[in-house]
Amino acid sequence: MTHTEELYEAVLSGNKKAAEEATREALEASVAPQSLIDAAMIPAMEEVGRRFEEDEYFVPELLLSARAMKSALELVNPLLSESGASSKGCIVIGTVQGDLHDIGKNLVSSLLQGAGFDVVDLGTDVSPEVFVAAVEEKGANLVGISALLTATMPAMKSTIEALEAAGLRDRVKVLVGGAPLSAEYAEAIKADVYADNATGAVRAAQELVGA
Ligand code: B1M
Repeated sequence: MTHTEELYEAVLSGNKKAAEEATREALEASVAPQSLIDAAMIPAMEEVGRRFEEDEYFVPELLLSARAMKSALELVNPLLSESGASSKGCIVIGTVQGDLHDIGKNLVSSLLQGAGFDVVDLGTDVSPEVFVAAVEEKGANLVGISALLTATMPAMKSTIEALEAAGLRDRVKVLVGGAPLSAEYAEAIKADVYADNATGAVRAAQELVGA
């Protein structure tokens, strides 16, 4: 098995130690960090999601796989965000209220940092008020909102409305993403742009600030 295949299996089976080991060995063998994410971690989490839908996996398995992926990502993240680029702007990013999924959002944060943005990551379950306060405090010019549940997508709209109500909407561009979203939904809630993956998010952010 290649290191990439070992990492895929480790994330799928929720084996944190094996995931860390496979990641370390892959990096030592000069496997590109981004390819570990694209060819092992994301496909493994997709398979985890499929098994969950088919009632082959349950919440404990989701948690174990998420923990294994997070540990592997922690080893890869510093390499993704290594960059000497000067700041392209400040982005306040978070997962919407009611939603605890943060693996994709963390990936987006790391790549944005790597691309030279100042990233203020508010974590998960972030209320509209907390987004507004952070934009005001940090003087951000971008807001990134992530949602993984259809049930929490409406909280994206509430967040954008709260930015409007606080008189900040003209000052910030809003980037949204997350598996259940679509470009149509983003347009309907008056976001500026939708990205369906982390590299797309960086491209979109760069376009929004004219970089
Ligand atoms: Co949950 N979960 N989960 N989960 N989970 C999903 C999302 C689900 C699709 C699984 C399924 O049924 N197939 C389903 C949602 C169904 C729906 O609403 N349509 C689901 C469910 C139902 C739930 C619970 C309700 C389960 C329960 O308790 N009964 C519960 C909800 C808890 C809550 O949030 N309130 C729950 C809980 C959890 C765990 C805590 C166990 C864990 C999360 C751990 C964590 O994140 N720290 C978890 C996990 C791991 C998943 C799956 C398996 C994997 C998600 C993931 O990390 N993917 C997921 C199934 C799936 O997606 N296949 C599932 C890997 C990640 C790299 O991809 O997050 O899509 P993703 O991010 C991508 C893009 O979407 C995009 O870029 C990223 C990189 O390419 N992107 C952005 C994301 N954010 C972006 C922001 C941007 C731009 C792009 O700009 C700002």
